[in-house]
Amino acid sequence: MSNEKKRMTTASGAPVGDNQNSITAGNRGPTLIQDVHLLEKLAHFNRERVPERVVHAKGAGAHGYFEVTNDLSKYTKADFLSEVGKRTPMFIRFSTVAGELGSADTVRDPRGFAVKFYTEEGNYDLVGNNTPIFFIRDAIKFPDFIHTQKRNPKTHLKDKNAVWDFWSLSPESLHQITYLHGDRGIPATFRHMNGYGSHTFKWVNDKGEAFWVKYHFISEQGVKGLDEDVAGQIAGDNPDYHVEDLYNSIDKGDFPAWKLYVQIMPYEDAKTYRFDPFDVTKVWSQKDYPRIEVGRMVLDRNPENYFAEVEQAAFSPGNFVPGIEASPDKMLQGRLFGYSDAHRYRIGANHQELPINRPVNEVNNNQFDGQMRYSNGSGSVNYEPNSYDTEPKEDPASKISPFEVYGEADSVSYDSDDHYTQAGDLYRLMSADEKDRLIDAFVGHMKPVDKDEIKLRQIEHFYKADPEWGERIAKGLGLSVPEGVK
Ligand code: HDE
Repeated sequence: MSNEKKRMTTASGAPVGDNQNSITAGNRGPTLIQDVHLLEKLAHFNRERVPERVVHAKGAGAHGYFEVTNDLSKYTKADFLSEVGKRTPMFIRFSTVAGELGSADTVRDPRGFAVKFYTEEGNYDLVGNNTPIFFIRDAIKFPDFIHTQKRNPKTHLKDKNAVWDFWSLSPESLHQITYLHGDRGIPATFRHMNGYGSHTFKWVNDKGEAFWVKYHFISEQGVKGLDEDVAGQIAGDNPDYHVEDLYNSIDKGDFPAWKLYVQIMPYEDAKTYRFDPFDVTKVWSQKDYPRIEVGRMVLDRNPENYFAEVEQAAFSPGNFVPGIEASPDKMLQGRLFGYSDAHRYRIGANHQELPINRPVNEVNNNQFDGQMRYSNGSGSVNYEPNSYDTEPKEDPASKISPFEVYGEADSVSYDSDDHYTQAGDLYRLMSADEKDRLIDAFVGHMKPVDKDEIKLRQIEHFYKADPEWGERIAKGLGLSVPEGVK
């Protein structure tokens, strides 16, 4: 192995003679425009940043593998789940939601839990969070919701009034905000939290029979949270606490792992289940549909380069594989557009050619050109039908499973408006200590809201979920439960 150092070059490969001094006219003369190495170096420096993700900007990623431990082929024909022992390489990105790229890790916020399985039938992306539910249940409200989580357009400060105004006017958020203000709201590390697909998805077996599923990644490290004051301290001392913990844990061979389970609902049950099973603000009772083991995910390799592998990772809930399909969940449906559109804006039309996003199987289609196109197909026929009998040809066996639709096209809201039963159940499941911490967290976060009208509206939601809960929050805020509510 020659111990000669690699020659430095320009981006076009020309060797660089001097990387310390600009070329000037004489020792006190102006810098010469012919110093193309200087020009290129400064110009590239100005273009190092791509737009950060509009949500989930701060995160960390790791490579690993998924191994099947239970044969569920009677429910899905998905190749990567087809036999016990089968291993599929995967990449995961954990993230916070509301903060910018440089924000602190240990904040009260859901965590992204985005998994890309590099299967032999294309990438399957399961882009979930560390909570099984979400704040809203129609994609059309997402930009509004996120605007309240980000900075006030006038003050450029986080705005508790906006946060609680939106939540108190969106009662469907009660279940998720209870989860968020509970002990799982600030994970101790990315390793000590579960992951969920959140939505209902559809599995289809090789006979074309369909089933509804919900995914649960259960941490083998256990689930641990941080107390709010400890978390605040850490946020000041080390804003990258979770990123550092994940990197160091894998670096020293302490590989974090999760067991993947699914709940499976027979296709016909969806029509009669006691609430809309596609409503992502609700969980399915595990008494009705117990968790069934699928496999195990192990993270055993750190990224070689953060920008190339983590910043440029592009996940989409629309990246399905045969045997796994969408459900009519309105949030999921909106996400099927949102993600790839975000990637085309953020990292370009050909982002799936980047190594971190490229499938392991061959890509064959007539998509051509576009910025940063790397492999531009071959041959002169890039259309079909054509009379040259060219490849690639579609594969009818990979069509989605047909399903009936009914009713009129309209802007339709979900039928069930019970936002209180599951939130109240979650509250009543908590121990006395957990309830105390929950009440403290809610009171602490609501206190700065300057409109009593907002606080009283939110107290009404707590009260409807559980009268004791509503009374305790009202007392903590120095208010009373509105008369008409009791
Ligand atoms: Fe996201 N979400 N989201 N989201 N989301 C993005 O994709 C969006 C939702 C989630 O590590 C964006 O590349 C819409 C639910 C994760 O790269 C964007 C809606 C859940 C990540 C986007 C939702 C998630 C994102 C931001 C409402 C859990 C990080 C830039 C319909 C089930 C993925 C980007 C990564 C990122 C859109 C709601 C999880 C803007 C339209 C619900 C884990 O495309």
